[in-house]
Amino acid sequence: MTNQAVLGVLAIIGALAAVFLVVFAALGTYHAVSGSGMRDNMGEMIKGIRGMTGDGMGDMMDGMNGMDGMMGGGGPETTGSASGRGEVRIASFRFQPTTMNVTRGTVVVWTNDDSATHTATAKDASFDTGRLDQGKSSQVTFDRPGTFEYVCNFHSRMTGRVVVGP
Ligand SMILES: [Cu+2]
Repeated sequence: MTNQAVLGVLAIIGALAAVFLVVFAALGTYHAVSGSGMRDNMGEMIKGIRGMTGDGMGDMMDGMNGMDGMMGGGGPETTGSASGRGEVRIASFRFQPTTMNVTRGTVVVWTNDDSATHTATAKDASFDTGRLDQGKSSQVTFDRPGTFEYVCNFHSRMTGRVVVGP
């Protein structure tokens, strides 16, 4: 190679390097400017994913409730009454009786006959049996008059109520 050729090659390399520098600088500026935009987009995307997940969960819960239906949930509501001591059996994903009328001071015992774990949890948080595995019982004393709606923490369609007389 002649010296001139070498100089020529160096000049081309120099020019390319200059072009790279300009492009890099431009990219750097672009990223700096678009950084917040990117974050917003990410935020939107995450919101979108959350929305999708929410819907997905909703669908899943519907599916679960459908399963409850197959397993006997959503059957006819039943009513019972007791004084002193009353018993609610949990069977086939239902509280039986669904409505329990009791006199003040009555102890209500929930017993889970299902293989699935259930709870009887007051919607107003006034009582909670906690987790009831198969065969387990838990009792609550009702001293206060009123209607106490409750639900199973694991199966939102499982609902019942205790009505305490005056
Ligand atoms: Cu349950």
